Amino acid sequence: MNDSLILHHYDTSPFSEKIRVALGMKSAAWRSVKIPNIMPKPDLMPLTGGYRRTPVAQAGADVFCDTQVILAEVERMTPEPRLVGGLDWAVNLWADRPFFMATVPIIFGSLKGEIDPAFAKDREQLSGRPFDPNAMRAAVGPMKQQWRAQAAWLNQQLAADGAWLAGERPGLADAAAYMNIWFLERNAPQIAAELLQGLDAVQAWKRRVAEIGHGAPSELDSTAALEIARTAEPRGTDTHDPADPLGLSPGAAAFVMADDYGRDRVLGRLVAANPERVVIAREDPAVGLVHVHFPRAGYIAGPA
Ligand SMILES: N[C@@H](CCC(=O)N[C@@H](CS)C(=O)NCC(=O)O)C(=O)O
Repeated sequence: MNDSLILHHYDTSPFSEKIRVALGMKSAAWRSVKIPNIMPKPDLMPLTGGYRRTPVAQAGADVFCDTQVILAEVERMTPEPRLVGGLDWAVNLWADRPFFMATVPIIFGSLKGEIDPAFAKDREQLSGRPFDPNAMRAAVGPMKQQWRAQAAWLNQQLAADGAWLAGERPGLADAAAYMNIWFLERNAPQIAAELLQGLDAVQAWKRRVAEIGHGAPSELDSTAALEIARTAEPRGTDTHDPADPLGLSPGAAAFVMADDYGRDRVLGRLVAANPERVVIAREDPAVGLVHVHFPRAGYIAGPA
């Protein structure tokens, strides 16, 4: 139990739902730390060194930023049942980017009433663009077309080939695609119903995914999570690939940042870079030495 994964998340976060569902597929026990949905996040920053997106996962003094590397870690910690095969990582990136980028404007463009100004200001800082309700309203129509086209891909596969998107068991592709349907349904149920009309295989599948549940979470206080990091040593088991195009050796000063939004630079010393992840070491008085893991696809790393 003490080495179970700690997930820093909040209930309404779709990327967190992807991880919660993946943990459900593993029937995993995990620890749940609730974090704010806007900055400041004072008990998260000591762990990540500035990465602010949701969710973040933690195992002792190892910190995992972005669902891509969190999922790789979930698969490593609990290998059975296997969730990842074939082109699942590519499907995951599609669900995170084009499918998610169609979902978000539909939701925010169709919300009735005032959006909390603090939330709007935070999302401006996150995206680097004005949070413009008029522009979002104008995007709803075109984005609905994009959304339904992509949902129909899921329907085609499910109608042709069975219960799950990739193989005979639920896996990463299901969790990744589902997050967008879950997010739209929670926030714009009428639009979700309209856009899923006639996509019967998706309708049945999303109920099957929901039934999987979230595994066995237990609540953990954010200060207890910091203490767990402080009293643990980073595991240091990730291998460095000398052929990595980053071209830095372990020990070199490095930065890592997302290439889309939430582009805060995290600084540290390179521990390992390989096709799956880049790991940097950093220190903070609240947690001591931690290793912070990021995916490669969708992230930029370089010399600091
Ligand atoms: N590529 C990231 C995207 C994560 C993301 O966009 N998360 C949203 C919430 S679901 C976020 O960070 N929102 C701002 C916040 O929570 O502060 C991942 O896969 O983890």
